Amino acid sequence: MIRKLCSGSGLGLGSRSGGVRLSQRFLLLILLSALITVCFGAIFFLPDSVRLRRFFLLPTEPQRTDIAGSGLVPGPAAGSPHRQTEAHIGSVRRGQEDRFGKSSVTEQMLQEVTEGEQRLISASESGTEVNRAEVEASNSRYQPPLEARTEPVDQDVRSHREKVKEMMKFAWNNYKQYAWGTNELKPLSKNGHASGLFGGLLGATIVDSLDTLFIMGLQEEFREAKEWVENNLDFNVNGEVSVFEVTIRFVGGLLSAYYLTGDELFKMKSIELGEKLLPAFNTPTGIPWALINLRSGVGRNWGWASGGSSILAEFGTLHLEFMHLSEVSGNPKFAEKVMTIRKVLNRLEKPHGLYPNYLSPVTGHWGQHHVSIGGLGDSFYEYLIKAWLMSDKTDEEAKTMYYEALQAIETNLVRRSASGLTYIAEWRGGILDHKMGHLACFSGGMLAMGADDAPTDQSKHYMELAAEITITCHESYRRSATKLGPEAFRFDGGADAVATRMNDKYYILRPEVVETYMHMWRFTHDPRYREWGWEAVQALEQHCRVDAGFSGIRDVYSTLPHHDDVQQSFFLAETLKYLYMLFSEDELLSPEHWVFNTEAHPLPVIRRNTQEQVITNDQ
Ligand code: DMJ
Repeated sequence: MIRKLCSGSGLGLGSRSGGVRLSQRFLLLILLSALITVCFGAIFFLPDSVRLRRFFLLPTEPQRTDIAGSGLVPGPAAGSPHRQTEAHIGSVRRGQEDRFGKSSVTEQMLQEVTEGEQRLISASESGTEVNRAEVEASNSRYQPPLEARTEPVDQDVRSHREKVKEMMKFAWNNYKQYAWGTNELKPLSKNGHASGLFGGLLGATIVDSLDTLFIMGLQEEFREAKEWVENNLDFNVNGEVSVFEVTIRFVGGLLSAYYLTGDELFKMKSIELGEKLLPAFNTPTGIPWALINLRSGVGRNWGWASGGSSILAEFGTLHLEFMHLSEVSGNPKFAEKVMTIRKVLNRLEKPHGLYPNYLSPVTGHWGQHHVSIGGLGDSFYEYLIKAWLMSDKTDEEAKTMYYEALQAIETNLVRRSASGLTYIAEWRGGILDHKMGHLACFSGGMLAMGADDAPTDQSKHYMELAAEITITCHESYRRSATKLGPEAFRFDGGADAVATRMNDKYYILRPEVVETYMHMWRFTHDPRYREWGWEAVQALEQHCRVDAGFSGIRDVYSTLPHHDDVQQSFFLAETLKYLYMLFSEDELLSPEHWVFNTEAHPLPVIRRNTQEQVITNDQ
């Protein structure tokens, strides 16, 4: 533009120069030089001069701005290519701040961002194409915020956190010594435990523990785990796996490890496994089978499930992981699968607004009308509110479904015991079963998490309900001899938050109660939640710690040792991670930036403009 303007004036001057006097010529010359000065001034001295300089002096080669997979926010597609580069650079920084919080951007991380940016600028200025891989590699070296590893200020809290870390080391070392490469440790038999959930898949404890090790700063242990994943984690197995369990533990564990470390190995592995799970969705409705043979791709449902149904808590708990699989792979097919599930559920008529736990993947009709916020239903509700949060509060459909479901649950299932304890009963075709499972205790944390965005005037109410549920779950622990809670506790026949049947009395190192303590602590800073968490640590130490690891117990009402001889992988993935977080500063994996999958694997919030990118790919 400037050249055109200047040369245009020059031509005009030349054509008329013969007919003008010397003084006029002189005047024109002065005018011309003034114009040139203004032109150059515009280029070099105006505030936006860098952009202008690029615009005029650089070739307009298109640049790829998305950095999907690095977990950072891609730059906007609109505008000139160089504007995209600018936007990208800005978004690298914003993404970095978004992921870890402004205050947590350390000098070292900033240095790394700057190196990445610098490379983009030089590539742009030299007119060469940006080496995307190189930039990604630079971006992916980000570490979680160092604040996450700073010691809590309070001495007691610090020592509690240290204790939890020591428990993790103990659980890990024993697994390593006696059960390395198998799914779980049998801490009394001192060998490996083969769970039926994973078919021939191996290493559940290793994959489930990756992020906990990393977060706790157990670097050597993390390195061993990573090495095993690299050399031994094999998905080409001829065995039937639970689609749900493999998704939440393996896919979730790998995705978290990727997002925390930026290590491509974990990303590739998660995508590879995601691909292997896809045949499970080949049903007439798109509601996946519960089980899939990873080699043959043949799926089926559990024999015990009503009318060949799939289970709500299983097919309804894939959303977060599959959305992230699309995010890291850039391939929308994973997201499409879970959006189909959403569509089917949305279309269905719900009895009293409730979601039964059984749904046929063939007919698309509900099976038995059993409704529960505990086993078989639990994490479906959890994933609705988390889908809303993980989508940067854009998934309005999930939000609506969550609050509508919650309202139906409150009306039909939430009750108060004679002594005033609030509980969430189960519903069998309209008849209430006045029991609450340990699994249902996650709901205290879920209610707190969803309170902020609740429809009109409900926020305070949901926080109160969350606190009441937490008290009830704590009571189920407090009323036992071991101070650990039973698998299910009742509120009928004179029972009040205690198990009355022998096969409800066991505790298998489950996390839900301490998970809720952790969330409640973070939302309220009421010290009792840390106190209750510490009670749980002491009880675990006293009743579950054995020579070679931690074991579940068969009767929480008896202090005589009766161990079940299994160190569940979720003890390392969830129970110990949530306890560690309970005694950490709030900055560690803050809810503003991270959402936990149902196995406590942190996944980052997908920022709005990143989602646009995925939608673009979809079209
Ligand atoms: C975990 O695998 C997950 O939390 C799941 O949602 C429910 N069961 C266990 C822990 O109890």
